[in-house]
Amino acid sequence: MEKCFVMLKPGVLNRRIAGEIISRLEKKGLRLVAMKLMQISDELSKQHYAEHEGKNFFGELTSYITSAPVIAMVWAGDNCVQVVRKLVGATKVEEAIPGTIRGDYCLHTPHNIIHASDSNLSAEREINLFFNSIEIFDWNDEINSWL
Ligand code: FUP
Repeated sequence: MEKCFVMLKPGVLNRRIAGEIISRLEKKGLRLVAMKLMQISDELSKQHYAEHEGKNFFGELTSYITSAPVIAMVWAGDNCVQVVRKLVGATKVEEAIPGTIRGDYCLHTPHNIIHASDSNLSAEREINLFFNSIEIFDWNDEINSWL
């Protein structure tokens, strides 16, 4: 079963909307297999967004995600990466369709409230950056047969 790394960025705790966002992923039927509240270090922020190093928004992006605690999660399910990306919506907030998380909760692209892996390869890399294998709980239940 596919896994996807998801991070609720700073601001989510301030706005008291963590439950709403997590609920959207749960209601889709995805399985939450890892979750922690954490403060990202400068080093981890640069590793996580390494592909954007040198771009004009890199500094703002890394200082934003290190500015307050984030909620890091791993979700699992069939085609999990694609399904989560659809729920998250487009990167640019003006292109994010209402009904998607970014379409409903963000007004500024550099401060969009959620990150989700964009491929299975990134998911594997990001999950390994943020979690040890003992922090991931691959539980299963009968609900899979209904979804
Ligand atoms: P995504 O995978 O949708 O998060 O998109 P990217 O990896 O391209 O972008 C990572 C983060 O950089 C986004 F969440 C917001 C920020 N960003 C900008 O601020 N400006 C841009 O033009 C593109 C991305």
